[in-house]
Amino acid sequence: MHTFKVKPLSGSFGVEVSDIDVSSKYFSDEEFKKLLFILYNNRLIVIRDQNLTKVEFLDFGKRCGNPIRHVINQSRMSDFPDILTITNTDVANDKPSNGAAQWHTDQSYDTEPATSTILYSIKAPELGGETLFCDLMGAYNALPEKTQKKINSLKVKHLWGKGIAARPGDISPPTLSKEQLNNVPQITHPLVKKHPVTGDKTLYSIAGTSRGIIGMPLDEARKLLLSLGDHAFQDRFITEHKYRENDIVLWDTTSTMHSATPLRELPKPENIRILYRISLRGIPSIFQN
Ligand SMILES: O=C(O)CCC(=O)C(=O)O
Ligand SMILES: [Fe+2]
Repeated sequence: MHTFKVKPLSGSFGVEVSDIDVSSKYFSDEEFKKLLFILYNNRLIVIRDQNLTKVEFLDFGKRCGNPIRHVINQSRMSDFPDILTITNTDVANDKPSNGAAQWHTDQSYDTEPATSTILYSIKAPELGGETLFCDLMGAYNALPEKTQKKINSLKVKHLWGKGIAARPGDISPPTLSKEQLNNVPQITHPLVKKHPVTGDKTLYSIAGTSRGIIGMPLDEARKLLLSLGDHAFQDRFITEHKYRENDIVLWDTTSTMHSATPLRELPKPENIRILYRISLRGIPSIFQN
């Protein structure tokens, strides 16, 4: 079997995988499975120099899970409704776009959130535009056993919007109308989740949309979530990715959190950033049967 090259990213976790073409019809199921275990063991993968059509990007996405189709909005591609386009300008309103500039877990406000997310870099800015990633599995493993035991069976309430344990510097996500909010009711997720394929334990979505902990006074819940955040969002669990064109960035959504870098003003033309995005739920079909 073809062997990929794997080397650590320059941050605290994640790897760059090279000698691989994810669009190739010769990219066998066996190799794909190998790539997935590299992902599960490292939580974040960067694959450089991929030349993919939208169809090839979507085909790769579908191997990773079931694409989450977002509501129709200006980011959703009309010809490929499972792909969103992420940019750093809100062209219609002539202002910088800061949609994801807060620590979050994709769809943590949903009963069936993303299990992996993929960004494909179409235009990389000369300056800025990095994505920050936090390794929640590494952070869980580094907790004292006593703390792990205390939190292992807690359930956290989640609701769209700014949660009670937002991190300093987070920009609040856009507010929703009453009607939209009716479609995202408050739900719960375990504070410590088991990875859907490996069963390994990880902290889950400790900041982002968290609104409280079942059976715990709000103040105590906020304190606990903030202290877990102080632990997890240390540099030793963080990797910052600076994009090049044609990068594929694939992350395990259950065991990580991420944040875009905020922008204060409209980017100069050389700093415009365009990424195609697919988020997936469920486990890859290769593990089903
Ligand atoms: O724009 C970024 O850097 C992050 C985007 C993001 O949060 C996502 O694609 O889920
Ligand atoms: Fe995100």
